[in-house]
Amino acid sequence: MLKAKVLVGGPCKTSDITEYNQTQGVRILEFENPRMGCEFELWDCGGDPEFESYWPDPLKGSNGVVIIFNDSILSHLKETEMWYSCFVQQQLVQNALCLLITHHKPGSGSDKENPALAPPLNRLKLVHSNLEDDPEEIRMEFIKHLRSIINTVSESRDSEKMSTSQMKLMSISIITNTINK
Ligand SMILES: Nc1nc2c(ncn2[C@@H]2O[C@H](COP(=O)(O)OP(=O)(O)OP(=O)(O)O)[C@@H](O)[C@H]2O)c(=O)[nH]1
Ligand SMILES: [Mg+2]
Repeated sequence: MLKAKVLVGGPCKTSDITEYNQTQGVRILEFENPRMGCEFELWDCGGDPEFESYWPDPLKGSNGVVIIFNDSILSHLKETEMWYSCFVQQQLVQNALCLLITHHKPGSGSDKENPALAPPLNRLKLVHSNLEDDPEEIRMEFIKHLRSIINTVSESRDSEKMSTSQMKLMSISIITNTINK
């Protein structure tokens, strides 16, 4: 079965709700999607800067990224650039495999204007989440994102297999040539 590791990050207290339940360090959520034939590991990284020292190892080997922020909190726009740099650029994750979610506090209405992010973040896929009013849209977008991650994992596995079989063929032909000399 295919496996994918997805990093989830972003500034702390994104939801801006009163029952704030802080993620301590890194929380790993594992689940299977039999339809996609894949196992996922979501690595939810706590946004408090005190956890930054935990990051170097957990960030390695990820196949995709989700960055969640709240565009009504002004500092989040700048902080999101830092998350993008650490989780995407430094880990050499393709931009297409990073999803930005701008979270809306329950009851804050459905203002879907896009936040003023600096390039290259303004070219990334961005979706609005409003869990109380419209959970379906974010569910669909999240599944779409998991699908593109797993397609990339599957393609790179296929090309690895291809190059291994090409190597085997080359070795066989070298051996045969040597024997025939
Ligand atoms: N009911 C409801 N709960 C939410 C919503 N968004 C977040 N929560 C809950 O609120 C808690 C805190 O989440 P956030 O405020 O997003 O915290 P965070 O950004 O993950 O902050 P760190 O864990 O410190 O990185 C979590 O336990 C969520 O389950 C929402 O829209 N509705
Ligand atoms: Mg959290």
